[in-house]
Amino acid sequence: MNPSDQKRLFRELIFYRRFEDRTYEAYMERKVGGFLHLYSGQEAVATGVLEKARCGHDYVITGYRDHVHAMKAGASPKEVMAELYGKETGSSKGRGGSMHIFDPTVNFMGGYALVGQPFPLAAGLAMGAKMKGTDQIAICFLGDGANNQGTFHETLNMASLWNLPVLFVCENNLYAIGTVIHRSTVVQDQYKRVSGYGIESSQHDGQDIDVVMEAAEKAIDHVRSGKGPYFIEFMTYRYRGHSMSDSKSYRSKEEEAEWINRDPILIYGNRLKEAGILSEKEIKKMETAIDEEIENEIIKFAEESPEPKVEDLSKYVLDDNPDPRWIGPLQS
Ligand SMILES: Cc1ncc(C[n+]2csc(CCOP(=O)(O)OP(=O)(O)O)c2C)c(N)n1
Ligand SMILES: [Mg+2]
Repeated sequence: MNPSDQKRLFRELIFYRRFEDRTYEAYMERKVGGFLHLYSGQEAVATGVLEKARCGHDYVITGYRDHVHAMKAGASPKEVMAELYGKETGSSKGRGGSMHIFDPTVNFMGGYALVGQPFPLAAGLAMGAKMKGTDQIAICFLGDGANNQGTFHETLNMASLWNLPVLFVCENNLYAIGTVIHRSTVVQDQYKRVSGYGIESSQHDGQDIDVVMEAAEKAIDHVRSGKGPYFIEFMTYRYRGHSMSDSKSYRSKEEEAEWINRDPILIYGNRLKEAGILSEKEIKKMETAIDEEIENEIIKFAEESPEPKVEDLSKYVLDDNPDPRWIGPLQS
């Protein structure tokens, strides 16, 4: 990778961290409502994997911790923020919120609240691509906890049987809400669980974006070249609580500090500094420019955008000819 791409990538990591931090503030100011799951700490995974994908062409799908995946896949940060604000200009017209970012113009297929729901949808997208004879692949990002859902096992079986072009990316952050992985899961190395389905797999450090990109490139080549599904596991950590109402009382400060020591921005920033590609001064300048962009363009856009009209609330949510029982007052 050349130095200008390395700088761009480093800027993206900082941008995603700051975007999430600003979203947190907007939530505390009650400008963002509903559920909110932040991605801070895990940025190198989505950024690194999707750097190696053909965004806009390949399908990308994930769970509810979806802001960064959507933006790296090509969704506009302004529209993502407006969605979080519930505004008409949001990527889902303000009807979806944080867990339901969706942008079919770049093949970002959501954003799903139900744990494990994207697995079969990803297989379906891959099957569609295969039937149409395109060289698209489907990339499905999900957490460690999702692998205990039935959909995981059903999907892996069929995806392997039908040799579908789908890449499963497991973001193993060791927790499913407040449950540490060893209290819920017998085989904790997630990549080992897929061997029973004849799917190739591997496990990597998710905090070092160079490691992520190298592993992702190989996995994507495998899938795109027609060798069938691949399951790639990245070890990572979320810094904030599961969602906004989480005191993180289930884990220790020491554990958090250990992971923060291996922060993806820190690791990549130090590497670029040591290689003489970036100086501390340039990094500070970059951070200031990012904060200004987020404030003066992205937050401004979200704040100034109109709310959906009350009479339009069911627009885009139900079909054009909905059953009146779904939109009228509840019937007894
Ligand atoms: C079908 C279903 N069951 C339970 C929940 C409640 N729930 C929300 S997130 C979550 C944990 C998922 O953990 P993981 O897959 O590791 O993702 P992470 O939050 O760590 O990114 C659970 C059980 C849900 N949303 N959907
Ligand atoms: Mg998890």
